[in-house]
Amino acid sequence: MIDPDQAGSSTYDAIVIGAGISGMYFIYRLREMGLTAIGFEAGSGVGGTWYWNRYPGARFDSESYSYGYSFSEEVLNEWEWSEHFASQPETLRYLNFVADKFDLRRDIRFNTRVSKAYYNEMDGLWRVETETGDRASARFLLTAVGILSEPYIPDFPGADTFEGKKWHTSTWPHQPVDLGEKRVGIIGTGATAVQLITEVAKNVGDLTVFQRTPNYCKPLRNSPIDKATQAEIKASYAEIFDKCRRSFGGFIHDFDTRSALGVDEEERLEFYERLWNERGFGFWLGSFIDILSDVEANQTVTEFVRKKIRERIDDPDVAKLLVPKCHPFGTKRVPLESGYYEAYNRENVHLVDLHSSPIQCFTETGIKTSSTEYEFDVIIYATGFDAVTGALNRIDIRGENGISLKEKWADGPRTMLGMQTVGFPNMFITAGPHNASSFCNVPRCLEQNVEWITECIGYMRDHEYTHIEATAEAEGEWTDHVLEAADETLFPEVDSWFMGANIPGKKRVFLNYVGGTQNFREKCDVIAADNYKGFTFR
Ligand code: NA7
Repeated sequence: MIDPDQAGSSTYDAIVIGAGISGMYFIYRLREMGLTAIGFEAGSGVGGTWYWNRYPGARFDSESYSYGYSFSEEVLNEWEWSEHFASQPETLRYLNFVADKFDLRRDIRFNTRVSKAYYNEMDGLWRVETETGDRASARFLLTAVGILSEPYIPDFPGADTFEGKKWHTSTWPHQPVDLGEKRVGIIGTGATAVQLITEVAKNVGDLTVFQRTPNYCKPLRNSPIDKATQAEIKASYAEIFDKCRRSFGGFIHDFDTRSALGVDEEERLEFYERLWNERGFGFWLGSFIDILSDVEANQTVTEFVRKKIRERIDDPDVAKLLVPKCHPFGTKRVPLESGYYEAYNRENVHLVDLHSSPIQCFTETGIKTSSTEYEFDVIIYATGFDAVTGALNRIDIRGENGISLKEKWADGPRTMLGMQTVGFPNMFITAGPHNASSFCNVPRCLEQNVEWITECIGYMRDHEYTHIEATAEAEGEWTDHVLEAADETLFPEVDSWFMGANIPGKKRVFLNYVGGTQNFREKCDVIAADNYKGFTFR
């Protein structure tokens, strides 16, 4: 390991990019190991996703008690979640509580966005530069930049001419925003918009939603956690996390091993009805095992949800627009909602179908579609993210011989376990492509990522290795495995951020890992136990 005194004050064992859930945990683990680390964070505080996404209605879709860090008994004992699905302000308070508890901020530089990271073969160190002119070097480059952290704003003609206010949901202003008397336009109807629209509709002058593709939304069924339940949760954290560890998606829900077609209709509908009435994602990730892989099995659940949606909307024409027709249930991220459909029953909420009348341009006063001109005080982009690879590509990352990560991945990512890529020695990626964390109750997988990576660094220290790199063969095998696992499902048939298909010009290829988080963990463990088979050390 590098002696910082010998190599200069800005040289560390590790540089961590990002101070969200994985970045914070990296800082904690590296410090515990006696290593030096510096974190660079673009925001002015910790929290990552929960720091940036301050829009009204932002909250967990994971059960709160399955979402927090599991590594510290003290944190588990001291923190109390107030609701089954905590809101963004509460989650940000939680992450600040963890940062305070372990005094993490002293190793993080805030308001500091990394612009460049390049590997120097001469000394085997990574050098990092920030937009604010900081420089640092380290043996290990640990990226913790998030899955959904690079906002996507479509290039609408005339956007700059609009004289009102406009922003993306992930850069919601830090000061309170009063929309009570305002005419507001929201573009997008993904998981973010579903939460936002429900809240904004309650207190807005007039709201117009521009929808391209409707989604299948499932009721969240949130409620406060009462005292008795709180005590039960605290007493059963070990079981909760064990359940998550053994499940497909890192949730407390897991698939039923029966086929949807293996039971009669009455039993199937009863099962769907029960899951529908339960909290959270059980209806999606606790359903029959084949709803995401077999078209016929999927049709049974798709029809069930369509009926549920229709029932809640007063105007049949609006209902027609809000019921998805073109993709099977569950093949895009399922938004969880708390009154979303009823928002459209309000007189001051209007839905515009962009398929029949696409947006032509922004004007000084609003938005012009092919059929109508709308006037707004505020326009909100709920248009999603350049997911999984976007935040990495924003940084000019260069490995051996100056090879650029963005260029290497132009035809789709190639990785080993989603945590390393050939040509970029000593660089580890959390929440990257091909990593279980991209289709997971995220912190469950991020903890696994951080623990696996730091244990690998510990292994290198014990063996006096200074250089680790995945082999081309292992990278090829893992990449093939990721794509084969996706091909066994219906996901690749649908355009979504899972496929990179939401970004014009982005290679359409599956970015996540849907082989199951429990399988991912097992594969990582087997590789580590086999002296990190698939990696070379020097
Ligand atoms: P999503 O799920 O990518 O949704 C983005 C929404 O924006 C979606 O409805 C898009 O319609 C719409 N969109 C994107 N570009 C355009 C243009 N050019 N015109 C009109 N509408 C557009 O992002 P979210 O932020 O909601 O959710 C991301 C993740 O965050 C989510 O999966 C959770 O994990 C949390 P489209 O469907 O592409 O037709």
